[in-house]
Parts: sequence; C-alpha cells; structure tokens
Amino acid sequence: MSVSKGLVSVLIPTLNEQSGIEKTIMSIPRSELRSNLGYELEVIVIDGDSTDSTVEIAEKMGARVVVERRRGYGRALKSGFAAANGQIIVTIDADNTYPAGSIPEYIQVLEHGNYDFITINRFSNMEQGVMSITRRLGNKILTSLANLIYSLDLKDSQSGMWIMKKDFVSSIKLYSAGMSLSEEIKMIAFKFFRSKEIDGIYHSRSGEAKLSVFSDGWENLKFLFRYRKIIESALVRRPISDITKSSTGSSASQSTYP
Ligand SMILES: Nc1nc2c(ncn2[C@@H]2O[C@H](COP(=O)(O)OP(=O)(O)OP(=O)(O)O)[C@@H](O)[C@H]2O)c(=O)[nH]1
Ligand SMILES: [Mg+2]
Repeated sequence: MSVSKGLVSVLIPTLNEQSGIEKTIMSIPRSELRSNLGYELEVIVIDGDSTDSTVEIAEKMGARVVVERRRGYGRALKSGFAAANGQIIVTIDADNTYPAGSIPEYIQVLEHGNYDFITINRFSNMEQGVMSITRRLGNKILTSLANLIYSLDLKDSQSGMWIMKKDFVSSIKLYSAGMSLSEEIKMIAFKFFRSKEIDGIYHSRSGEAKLSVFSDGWENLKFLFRYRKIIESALVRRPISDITKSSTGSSASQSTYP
C-alpha cells in the first residue's frame, strides 16, 4: 500500500519510566501499520516532568515529547488528546504491559465494525503474579459497580489501552485529572457511542507502579457515584447514530468536575 490513509497517534503518559519506555515504543509496529493498513504513525509521550532519563530515551526513539507538569494520569492523557494529529488515537502505558504489537489488528476491528471506541480487557490473559490479589479485588469491585450503576457489561473498567476515533474524543468532555479517567472514558463511550471490549494480554510491569491501590481505588469509587450526575453534560456533540433517537439536547456548559 503506497498512498497514506492517514495518521495513527499513539499516546504514552510517563512519570519516571526509564526502564519501560524504550521497549514500549519499540513494540509499536510502525512498518506493519504502514505496509498493511496504510497508516503513518506518530508517538506522543506526555511526560510529568520525570527526573530520570525517560524523556531522553523517548526522544532518541523518535517520539514527540509533550511536558505536562500538572500531576495526574488523566491530566496527561487529556493533554495528549489535545496534541494528537491522528484520525485514530491509541493509548498505552510506558511500562510495556499492553499488547502494542496488536494495534494494527485492533484498528482493523475499529474500522470494520465502525466502532468509535475499543478497550482492551487485561484479565483475559494475565500471567500469575502480574497483579496482586488486593488489586484484582479492587478492579473487580470497581468494574461490578460500574456495570451496575451504568447498566454496562464490562470485564475491565480500569484498562488503559484504548483504540478510538479522534471524532469520538472531540465529542466528549472529560473531567478526571487522575486514574479515574480510565473508567470515565469507558462509561461515556459505552453509554453513548459504538464501543467494544476486546480480550488482550497484560504483561508484568517494567519499573515501579505509579498507581496507589488504596488512594486511587477510593478516588475511582467516589467518581463512579458522582459521575452519574454529570455524564449527560459530558456529551459535547451527540454521536451521529444517536441524533435521530432523541431530541433532548445536552448541555456542554459545565467546565469543572463538581
Ligand atoms: N505524565 C504523567 N504520567 C503519569 C502520571 N501518573 C502515572 N503516569 C503514567 O501513566 C501510566 C499508568 O500508570 P501505572 O502506574 O502504570 O498504572 P497502572 O497501569 O494502573 O498500574 P500497573 O499495572 O502497576 O502498571 C504509566 O505509563 C505512568 O508512567 C502523572 O502524574 N503524569
Ligand atoms: Mg501500567
């Protein structure tokens, strides 16, 4: 395939990830994306002012580095969304945990199924010891509650690997600055857009985790309940498929997370 179909932006938030960033960027199949799907690739690292050599390594690997000094995984990804030029946006962590090698396959599912958003279920193929029992339990509780409150059928509400259309990102307003962005984006995606959850692999992490099981778990739990009141206001533009279903417009005037 010689004519480029467009651009894929892979967003990678980093906070002191010098031991995983090189392997992570290397695992993104640039040439397969180009030769099999006709997409060019841009890799954007959104760095939280790392004090190790994350930025140097990322730049050496050809990534564009955006510095976002304000703390938080959600804050970093929102800055990444604003910086992305691609028609398709993919998110992964910088710790080599997600199956970046399968990005072309997932993009094909997105395109053939005309989905707006795809998320990867980490629990379908996870080696023993990759996640502690406490974290597994926390994930189970958060996912079950999300399903109950928002009438969903997710297996993993906390996964950080998503494949989505830029149009979807432009149609929503995201409130979370922290780890709760992960459940937030899925709730709005599965409530209002064509979305799919795909089983994937989750490898053991390179480097130290930034997630704090108890404080992030508690924040994510509180967010699940608060979000019920603001989910409608998070829809900036209704999905095309939904416009004919309802004539009640949604207010997009809210600018801060209550
Ligand atoms: N820029 C930026 N990146 C962050 C921040 N906090 C976390 N990250 C990055 O966001 C990604 C997700 O954080 P992780 O610690 O891997 O969280 P997790 O995937 O739930 O936990 P593990 O399974 O242990 O990896 C990693 O690539 C982090 O380096 C932050 O405040 N700023
Ligand atoms: Mg991680």
